[in-house]
Amino acid sequence: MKKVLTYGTFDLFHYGHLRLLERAKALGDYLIVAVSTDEFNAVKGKKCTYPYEHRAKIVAAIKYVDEVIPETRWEQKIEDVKKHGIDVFVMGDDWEGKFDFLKEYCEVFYLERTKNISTTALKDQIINDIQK
Ligand code: C2G
Repeated sequence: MKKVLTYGTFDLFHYGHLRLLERAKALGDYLIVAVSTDEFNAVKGKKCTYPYEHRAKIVAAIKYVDEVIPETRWEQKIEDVKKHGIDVFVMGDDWEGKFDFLKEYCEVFYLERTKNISTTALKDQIINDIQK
C-alpha cells in the first residue's frame, strides 16, 4: 500500500484545497493529511477563521483523505514520514524545493497550485461584497 502525506491549514476549505487532496491521493493508495493546529498557525503567522477541530473534521470528511493527524511544528515531518511509513510526500508548488530534505526518506512532489483561489482572496472578496 502506497502511503501519501501532505500538510496544510485548510482554513475556509475551498476548491484549491480539494484539487490538491484529489491529486495527492492519486499518487498512492492511502492519504494522510497533517492539519496545522491553531497554536502552530500562530507560529506560521496565520489567524484561522475555523478552529482546528472544524478544519480537521472537514478534511477528514473528504473522500480522498484516509487519515488526519495534527501538525504542531515545522520539525515533525521526518518523524511523521518514518512513523507512518510514508512513500510519497506532496505539497503545492508554492512550497517548491522547501521540503527537498525529505527526498532521503520518500518521494517528494510539488503540485501546481490551483489558480485564482486562496483563503485570503476569499476573505477579501467577502469583505468587498459586504462593503458594496
Ligand atoms: N493549495 C493549492 N491551491 C490553492 C491553495 C492552496 O494547491 N489555490 C495547496 C497548498 O499549496 C498546500 C495545501 O493546498 O499544499 C494547503 O494550503 P494551506 O492551507 O494554505 O497550507 P499552508 O498554510 O501552506 O501550510 O508545513 C506546511 C504547512 O502546514 C503548509
